[in-house]
Amino acid sequence: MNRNNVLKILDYFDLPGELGSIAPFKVGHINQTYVSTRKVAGKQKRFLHQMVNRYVFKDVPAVMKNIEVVIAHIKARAAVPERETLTIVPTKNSASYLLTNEGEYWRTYSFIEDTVSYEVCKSSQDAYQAAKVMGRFLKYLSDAKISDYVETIYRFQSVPYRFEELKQAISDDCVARVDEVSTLIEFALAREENAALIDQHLTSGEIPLRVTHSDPKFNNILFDKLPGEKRSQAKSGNGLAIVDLDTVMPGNMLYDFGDLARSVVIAAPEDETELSRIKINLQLFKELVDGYLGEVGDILTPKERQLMPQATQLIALSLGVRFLSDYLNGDVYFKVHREKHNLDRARAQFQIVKECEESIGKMEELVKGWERAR
Ligand code: ADP
Ligand code: GN1
Ligand code: MG
Repeated sequence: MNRNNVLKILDYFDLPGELGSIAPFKVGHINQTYVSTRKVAGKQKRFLHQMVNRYVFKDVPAVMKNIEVVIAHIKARAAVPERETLTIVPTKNSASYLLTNEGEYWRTYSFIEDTVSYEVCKSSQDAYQAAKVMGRFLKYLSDAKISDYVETIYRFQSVPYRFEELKQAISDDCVARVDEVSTLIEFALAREENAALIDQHLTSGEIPLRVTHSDPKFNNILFDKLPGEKRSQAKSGNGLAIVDLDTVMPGNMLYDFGDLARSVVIAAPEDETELSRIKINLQLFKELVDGYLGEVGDILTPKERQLMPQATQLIALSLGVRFLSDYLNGDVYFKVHREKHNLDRARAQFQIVKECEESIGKMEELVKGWERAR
């Protein structure tokens, strides 16, 4: 999409002040994002403009409805509503999104200023704060009505379903990549019997269905930016908000914990190719347990608390399976930035699985430690 086309889109939104600059914002695997600056009452303000991925989200109006509902819910409970969650800038017709003649959906959010987000977690404090932000978000949602939210991606959190998708991709083999990745396929399929762990407890009622974020990886968490902050000093402010609300829907809280944990505990990029650098940092896992349970420890059932370490392993497995399936399907779902990118991502997730398999006892001890100390 060229600059002029994006400028035309911006015209439909009820934006204050005068446009300064506009540029692509290259974070995230799904949507196409641009950031603009505007001069409002003599001050620079930023806005985020996103073209929502129609391949991934088949019903964008339902996604936007979920987002409107969740934002209203959080704002009614937050101490600082304009900083603790997203704020939608409506169109000039007062809608939360624009549908273009080409069938594309666009939306605009205010940029939450004086914040930072990171791809990799480098400090105990950041891990603790990230888990606290996520826990607080889920605590706010603990009185949400499930029926107010739509499941916008079919069986999004279901690990057995991700295996079904993988098997379909293997049988289609539409870009003839199955032979090349047979070792990874074997790795995944050898672990399929564990895939139903969360789903079976949902069915039995031991794990309740709740309204969840479903994508709380580390880079979707914003931290307060300290004045003069230098990242090299690993010094961040408090965790502030969780963004990327596209996948807020009925789900389970173990998925959210597992997704945050798998993205934090290795302190390495999601597409790390040097597998020996992917090691579980148990101190970071402890910070996550403390930060998360400090907020939602009393809301979770004993089964949910008990399964937090296994959920970390399972969500890494599930995401590895998704990256692998996408590689087999010809890289149609996640944005890729180099050849075999999805394959590198799948290998990295499977390495996390191996690491969890070795450390699961210690991870469980850390959760038990929290239980004993409460
Ligand atoms: P995608 O769905 O493609 O992942 P996101 O909505 O997550 O896109 O946006 C990409 C990144 O931009 C996020 O990971 C976050 O770091 C940052 N971000 C998103 N929304 C805001 C916002 N309102 N204010 C500041 N930063 C934001
Ligand atoms: C995608 O949008 P983004 O990059 O935050 C994906 C998540 C994955 C994540 C892996 C809608 O999230 O499910 O866990 O990539 N989002 C969707 O990095 O599929
Ligand atoms: Mg994101």
